[in-house]
Amino acid sequence: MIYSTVLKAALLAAAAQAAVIPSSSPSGLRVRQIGNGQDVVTWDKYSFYVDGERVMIYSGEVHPFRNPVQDLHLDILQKVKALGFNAVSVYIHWGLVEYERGKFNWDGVFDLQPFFDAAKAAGLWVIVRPGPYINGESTGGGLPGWGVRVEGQWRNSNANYTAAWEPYISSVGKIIAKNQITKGGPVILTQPENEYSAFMYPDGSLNPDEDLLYEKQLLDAFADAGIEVPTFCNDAWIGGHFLSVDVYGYDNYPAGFDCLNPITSWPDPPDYFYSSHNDVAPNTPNLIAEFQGGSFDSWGGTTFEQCYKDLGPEMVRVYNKNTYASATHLLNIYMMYGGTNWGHLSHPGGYSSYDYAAAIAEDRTLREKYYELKLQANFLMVSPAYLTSVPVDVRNLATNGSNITITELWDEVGKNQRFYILRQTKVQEFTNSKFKVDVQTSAGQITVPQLGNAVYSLPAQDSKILITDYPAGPVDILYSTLEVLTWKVIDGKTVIILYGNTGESGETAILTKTSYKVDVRSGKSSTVSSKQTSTSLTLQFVVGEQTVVALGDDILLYVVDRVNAYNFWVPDVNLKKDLPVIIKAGYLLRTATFSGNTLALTGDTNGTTVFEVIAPKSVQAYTWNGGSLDVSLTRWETQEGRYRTKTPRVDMPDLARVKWKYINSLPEISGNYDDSKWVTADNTYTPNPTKPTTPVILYASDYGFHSGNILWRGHFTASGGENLFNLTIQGGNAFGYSIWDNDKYLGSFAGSAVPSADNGSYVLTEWIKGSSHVITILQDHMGLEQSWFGGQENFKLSRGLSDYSFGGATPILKHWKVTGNLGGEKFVDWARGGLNEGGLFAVRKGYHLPGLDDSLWASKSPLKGVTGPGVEFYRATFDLNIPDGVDYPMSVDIGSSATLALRVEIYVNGWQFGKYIGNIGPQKSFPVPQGILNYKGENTIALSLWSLEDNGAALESIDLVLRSQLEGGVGTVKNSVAPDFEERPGAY
Ligand code: IPT
Repeated sequence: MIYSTVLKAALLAAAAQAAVIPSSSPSGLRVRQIGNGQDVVTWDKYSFYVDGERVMIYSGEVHPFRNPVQDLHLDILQKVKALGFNAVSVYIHWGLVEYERGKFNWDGVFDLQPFFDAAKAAGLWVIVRPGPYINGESTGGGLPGWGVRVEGQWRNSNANYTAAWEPYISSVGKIIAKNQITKGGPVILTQPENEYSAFMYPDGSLNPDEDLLYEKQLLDAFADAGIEVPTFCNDAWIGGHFLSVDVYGYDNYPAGFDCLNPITSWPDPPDYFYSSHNDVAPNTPNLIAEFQGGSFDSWGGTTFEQCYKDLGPEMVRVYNKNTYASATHLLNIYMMYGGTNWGHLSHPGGYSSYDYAAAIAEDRTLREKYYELKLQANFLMVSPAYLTSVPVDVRNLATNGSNITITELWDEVGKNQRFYILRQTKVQEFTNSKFKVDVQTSAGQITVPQLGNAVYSLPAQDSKILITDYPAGPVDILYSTLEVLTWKVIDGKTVIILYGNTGESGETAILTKTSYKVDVRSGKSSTVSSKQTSTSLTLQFVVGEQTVVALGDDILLYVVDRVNAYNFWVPDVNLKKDLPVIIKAGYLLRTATFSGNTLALTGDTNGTTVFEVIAPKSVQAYTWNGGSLDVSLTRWETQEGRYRTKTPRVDMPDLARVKWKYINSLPEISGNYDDSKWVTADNTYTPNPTKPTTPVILYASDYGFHSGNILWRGHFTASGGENLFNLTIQGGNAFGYSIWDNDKYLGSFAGSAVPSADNGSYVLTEWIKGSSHVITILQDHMGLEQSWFGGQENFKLSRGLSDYSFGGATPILKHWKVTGNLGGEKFVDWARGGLNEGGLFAVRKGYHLPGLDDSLWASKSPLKGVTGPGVEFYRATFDLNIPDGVDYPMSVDIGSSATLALRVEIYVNGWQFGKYIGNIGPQKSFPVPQGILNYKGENTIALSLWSLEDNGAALESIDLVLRSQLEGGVGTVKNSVAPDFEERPGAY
């Protein structure tokens, strides 16, 4: 909610001051550019080339750091590949891998190599976006916590900042460099920085100038690290920033971020992108580095299920097709798979889930949007003329429904083909428009559909691509109002798969001199009509489930409705395009491998799945996930089989009934608590641009604490008569805090979605002259802010106290103490990373880790909960025994009354996998992947329950939920290796 408002405001402000687009564009047409000494990835004004082949790059954004199970990368990447996409794009989070300045953590779950290897194994190229700044709704926007102590502006050429980022770019750059395509790896492109589009002066006012020196420093550093593949930028709008990269690119989120008002909040799709791109970068391909694939959501937000109502398959139909109308030849969908903000990865405007309402859900299941994307990507991948086509005309057509906008693309190089992209002119139209449309063809202008009384039909929130003079191998399609899913020439026969909406009529004309018998082999023949002339055959269909028409031995035409179209898969057999096969399968087809005469297929199913395999005769046997697949010949000479999914029942533990143990996790408020081992907060200077009024600096990051819960303890000697404690404290959106005077509870600020700071006043009693008092404050740290503007220091916004005072009298300050996670930047748990832990007693001690002997702890369930204000820590163990060969994603679901101020951090086998705030929400279901959950043996779940209620707080429910049951899966998923509990020396 709040984050999108901020972003919108930032965008508007920036757009108002947008840098003037340079009138002179970069000189010279860079045809088949040989850049930076390599000639593997090149480009001209239309598209990229890889190894000399002109390619559409269709990519999905995936963040490796949001998935700490290395074996699951392949699952996601195979799913991206199965879409017909050929690339993934990744961010890398600097703050996570250089938690302590100068010390890089590229080990275990932070190792990038398994991701690169998985991409290669899946057959995908990788686009790497390492920052230094990434945004991405991540803590600090990728900037490291220690960075708040580095004086001056960030994201420009400030020398302090340069010294901070150079080691990181050098370190990550070398990892990227060795994975480049020029070295046999999958990396084809890199992006320095992120949306380097709007800039600030130190005082926070807008600076109209970008920092060209910084851009040069970054490009030099990339090159110094050995990066030779082309660089590109992602301007936040087409504003002509960062033009010194090899290929200019921009971002676009056309549907906006208004999940509350699905579809009715959509703006009309823009039609100026191609010309704007051309004004800025006429000699490079039209590249959209981030294109809306869903939405973020924030504390107190709507939930991602609600966002999906806004940003589902309709959005892909309307807006993605509109980017094709702009001749977009590199398109990256942000996000394709969002993943999880485990271990305090989120910025304050987000919660644990980064599902993003993406095509692949957080629990790795596929949404309908996925299948819609697959239809479109497959079409583009078999339509090479699209890559040299540009919009030549945009016109409006008045129909008997609403107005239609038609963009005509013309293949400037082949000079034959046209693509017409049709959409409702007003996206808010809710009528199904019926009309006839004029198209240009090699046979002259034709008004289609031609036969009978048929009309073209364009429902609301749909968009269609009409083709003319389209070669499907040897078959010349004169035009088609049905959309092409794919085509292949298989054993000399051209198979063409066309699709439309159920019940509408579609027309496809083929240029041919042969007089074919229109032989309807499947579906009702009454739904097919045709007209043959001496030069063409025009076929008209009423779209049903599946109609198959044979035209002699030359052509096999499938006409299917959208839902059936979803089931078609076009795998790269043996990761090559050498063996043309098209396969109708169910939920997911992952891979196809041909050896001997057997085509081995792998994938996932739910329910009974009908297979249809269209393959060369050389394929004589089929296997599905290693088992044989019985097939029989169809009347149109393809192979058909049926597969009944086996999803064994499994015993799920009942978390409401397991044996829970607990301890108090707030010993700090007991009379004789000794905090001598804590860090003394005695700095009197902060490099932070926001200077506090406190006698010593009480900013957590100044002492190395950047995540989870933070505890402050102020030791005072009363002057006598102190009756009020006032403070200004900041923690980020949705934060809260509780405060005690010795063991006396003073109160809590329960927080709500928006406030990131609070001014509080608490009544003090019994401050007798000379008496000792400790003010203990437990506060939530919601993550570091992002710094979206270049030069901005927003991420330095403090977590802690910027002001405090006493009423009645002023006591003598002895000292302040602070703690967050044990060790701060010199954190203990190298395997799970510096951000995973917070500052609660039980977590400092490592009690969230598996293997602790908690037999001496008392028994109590989190459903009983805490009796007053305070924090308790709960542990339980349970077993899982999930068989191989299935994918059973799970989540920990918790519930409590929506008015109850209760904060819970969930640890599964030591990994922080959820942060729940009862009174703010919205997240109640926390997906935990296999590999974090041990699917074959013991698991430890630990919860911190922080009650900000006078009368205590408890969970109403806690369940381990089986979210879906699929047969198949990616194969062996090893548990992420991380240490068990060990006594922590010096832990307090
Ligand atoms: C764009 C960012 O580049 C990306 O990191 C992410 O934050 C995304 O937004 C929203 O999820 S910024 C653009 C929306 C102004």
